[in-house]
Amino acid sequence: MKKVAVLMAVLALFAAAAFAAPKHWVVGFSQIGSESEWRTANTISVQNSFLEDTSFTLIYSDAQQKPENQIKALRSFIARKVDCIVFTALVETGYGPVLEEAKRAGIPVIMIDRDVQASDRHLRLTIMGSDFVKEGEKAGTWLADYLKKKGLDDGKKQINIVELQGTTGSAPAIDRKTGFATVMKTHPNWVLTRSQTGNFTSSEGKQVMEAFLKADKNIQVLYAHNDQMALGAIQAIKEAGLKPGKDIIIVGVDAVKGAFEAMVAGEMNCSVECSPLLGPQAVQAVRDLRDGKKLPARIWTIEGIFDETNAAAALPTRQY
Ligand code: GYE
Repeated sequence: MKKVAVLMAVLALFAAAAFAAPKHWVVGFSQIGSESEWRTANTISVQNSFLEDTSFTLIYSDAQQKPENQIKALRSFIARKVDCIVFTALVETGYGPVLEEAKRAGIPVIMIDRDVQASDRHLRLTIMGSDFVKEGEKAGTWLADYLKKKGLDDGKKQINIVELQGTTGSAPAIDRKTGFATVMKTHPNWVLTRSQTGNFTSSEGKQVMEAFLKADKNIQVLYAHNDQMALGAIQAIKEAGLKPGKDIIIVGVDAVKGAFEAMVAGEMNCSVECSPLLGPQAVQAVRDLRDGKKLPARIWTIEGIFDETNAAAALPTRQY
């Protein structure tokens, strides 16, 4: 009898362990700010995904575009002994020492969206998000196809391109420039006549485009590192009495709703998709980590490209 009772008690313990609630984890999330529609969608995606799982508490910190605020936030997460840090790096450099501190404290760091510089990557566990170099290449390849299709590029006549860069020193600004430049090299008649940062915002995109237009009447293409700056530039182009999407071909990145609306209105020509909806992936990675699973070193997001041929059909199903 005694043996049976002991056996039952052991079985009950096993059952309890099997159905035990997962360990509660506190996760610190250092976000860079709210410079674009993309960023807003990204923040909401991460916050909502963690909210849906009650075994997590997310501490959210908005750095308002200042790396020093991010360093402070990371230090406060370390001081609070959070279980894990989710981190988007505003720019690539400057986070080495604080990441060392997290490592020393035994707190794993999962990057989402923007990575740190290569020499600091051993200090974080993984990175999930988009291939920004590929996005730049896609923008260039789309432009080459479009110019050819419209009979606008004979390979000899100079095509003047202006570029609105993202935040200086950030991974997407560096990589989107690099990717586009690779395609430019194969088109010797394409010339980058002007290139300046618009900090990924609509207002700066507009301002810089205004300055470009004042100084230069001969612009055929605008390549913007995100749609938000392209949307600002569209305003500037209109105010200068030109037709965006016609007098100047406009290529952006992100595929946010505003870009779809502009494409459907014929005022923008292409947007390379970059999904901000990283929340579900981020929660899954933290969950796997808590369960003791090994995370892959890189988790890529799969993305498409949109232009006048498919924007109208896709618009109703867009989530951001
Ligand atoms: O393209 C831009 C945002 O880091 C990929 O940041 C992200 C970029 C995105 O402000 O709109």
